[in-house]
Amino acid sequence: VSSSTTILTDADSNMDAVQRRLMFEDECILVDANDAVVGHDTKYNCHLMEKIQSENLLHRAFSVFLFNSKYELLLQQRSATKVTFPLVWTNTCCSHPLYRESELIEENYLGVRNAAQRKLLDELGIPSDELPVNEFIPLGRILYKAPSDGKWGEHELDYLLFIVRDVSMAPNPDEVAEVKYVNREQLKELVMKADLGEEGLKLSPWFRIVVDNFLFKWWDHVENGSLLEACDMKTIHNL
Ligand code: DMA
Ligand code: MN
Repeated sequence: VSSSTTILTDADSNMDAVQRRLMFEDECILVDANDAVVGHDTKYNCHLMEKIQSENLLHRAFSVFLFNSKYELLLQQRSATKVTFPLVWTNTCCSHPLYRESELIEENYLGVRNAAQRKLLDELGIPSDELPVNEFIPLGRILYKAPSDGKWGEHELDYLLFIVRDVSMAPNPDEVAEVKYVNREQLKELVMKADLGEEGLKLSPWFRIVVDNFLFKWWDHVENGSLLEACDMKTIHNL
């Protein structure tokens, strides 16, 4: 599969300039349902619902869950200028390993770990020396599809990476509107509020999938220092 032609529509002229640049500069990794690399395409094409449906485009992604030494989870609210899922609350950091040598390395999941380190600096301003790549613990992979608005959406094979670390931060306003650490009770409250639509609060679909299926049992492992026991990188959970 090679990258196909991209046709800019009038609607794209409203797109934030920073986000538009990333839509065309970022070359995502296309995979099949078993996570084998089958090609690459622009971030733009990979997130167009029409292309996802007609060409069954599936791309590789990662989601970082960072906990501090009090075992609180760092959440971010996406900026208003994000093309997909603006102003939605989600886990610490999400993005895509890119189609480049350093982020295609499959041994020890080094490619996605390198990408995670890159985006935690870019989105949250966390210095890379505070996040050694070997400290990201891959716990599992999920495959999901989720529409954002009519035009945009996700269809991803998402690596779930956990890390426990106190870090310094300087969130990038192009990416992030707000950040906060939550404990389990505070997260449960947030989920309840989102369910009731209170305060216009929304959670991202992928974060919600992880919350509903894995997060609270994995939180025990965070607290017990036994994250490696929770790791299952053989299964791809189709959710
Ligand atoms: C994409 O995140 C990845 C997942 C797991 C949804 P994103 O839209 O925040 O990507 P980026 O930060 O590259 O815009
Ligand atoms: Mn994506």
